[in-house]
Amino acid sequence: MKLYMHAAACSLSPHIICRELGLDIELIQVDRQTHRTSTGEDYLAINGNGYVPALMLDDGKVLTEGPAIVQFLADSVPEGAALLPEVGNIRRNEVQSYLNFITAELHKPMVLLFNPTYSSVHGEVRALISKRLTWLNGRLAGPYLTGDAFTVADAYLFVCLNWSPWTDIDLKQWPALHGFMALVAARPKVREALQAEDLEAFDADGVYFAPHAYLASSGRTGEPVRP
Ligand SMILES: N[C@@H](CCC(=O)N[C@@H](CS)C(=O)NCC(=O)O)C(=O)O
Repeated sequence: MKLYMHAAACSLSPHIICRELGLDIELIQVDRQTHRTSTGEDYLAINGNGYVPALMLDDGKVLTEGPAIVQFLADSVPEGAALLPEVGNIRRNEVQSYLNFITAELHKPMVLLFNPTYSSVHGEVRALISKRLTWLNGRLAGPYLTGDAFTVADAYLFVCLNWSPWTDIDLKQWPALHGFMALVAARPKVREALQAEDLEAFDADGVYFAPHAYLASSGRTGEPVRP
């Protein structure tokens, strides 16, 4: 299988799930500007929307949309039931409910904060995200979203909340969420994925991660802290 990705983007969520499940994937980088892939393909022919992630199966079929991809991956092997319970178990629907919440209420608004086109409404968007994070912080079952088990929704939440320092959101004001980030960042397979995407920690805490080019352009100096 091939996973089309950008370093530290939402494609990190299916990347983490592949590693948690021990699935063999080839990571293919997509250039945001040209939409060419690191293997020389036209990414728009793979996903006409131009965004990542896309998963190409060995038979050439392509699946897009992060929440659908992680469910497909978990359902593809028996061990996946640990990350996404089987049909008929209401815990599966709880995980799906969180996937939908993250994609609609956190991922998309956070993406707007990266886009200068929307800078006139960034204050309002940040206020909306804060409201959602306050709700989530109070609801987190702990240590993970739905309780003791790490699920596909936890990987997705980790990836979106990892953009907090990039978007001037201080997650430490929501201690349960900051604690969640530290817990997920310490998982061996998550660290493997962060290393494979060549990310560095924002600071010595080692809880939030970004590509070197981003950290350098935002004025950070000093020795890189690797995952
Ligand atoms: N609805 C899509 C959204 C994916 C998305 O927003 N991808 C971003 C990275 S996090 C991207 O590739 N942006 C570049 C672009 O839109 O060209 C999903 O959930 O998979």
